[in-house]
Amino acid sequence: MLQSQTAAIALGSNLGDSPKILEDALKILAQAPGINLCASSSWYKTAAVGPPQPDYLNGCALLDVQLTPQQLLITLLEIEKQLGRVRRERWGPRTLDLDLLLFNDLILNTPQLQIPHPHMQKRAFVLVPLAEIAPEWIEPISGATIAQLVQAVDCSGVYL
Ligand code: PH2
Ligand code: MG
Ligand code: MG
Repeated sequence: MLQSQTAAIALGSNLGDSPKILEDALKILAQAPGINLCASSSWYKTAAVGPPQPDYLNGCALLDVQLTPQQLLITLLEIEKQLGRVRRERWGPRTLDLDLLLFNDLILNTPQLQIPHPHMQKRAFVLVPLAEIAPEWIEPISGATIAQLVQAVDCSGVYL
């Protein structure tokens, strides 16, 4: 049996009934084998970054996992599919996006999976909800806490 590890994930939706889709995603995660849901943030309304599209609802969650990062990624992709995700344009609107942000203090660079998530440091829509539930977590590449990282980004498009 693998030892338990802590993972941080980001959740986002801007298509369909986003509040329900996000709550359903948390319920499915909480029941998934090898995953314990430890904490979840508030849902934030956020201006879309990238191509013009509707605002998102974004949040973050902390998971205790007895899975490898690759197994966790597969689970996240399966839940995206289960809740109706169809992959169209890159960075386009989506019913559900589940991104793996952090996995303990692991740094991983593979074609399929990069940890920490390569864009998390500059995304207020990730850092604001993550700072609510894990302000002291140290992002292992910068060595900065999430609370420090959130102070360095423009949070004007992120609302409770
Ligand atoms: N996700 C993207 C692209 N742009 N913008 C916001 N506000 N929230 C997101 O989750 C988001 C985005 C690609 O994953
Ligand atoms: Mg994403
Ligand atoms: Mg994604």
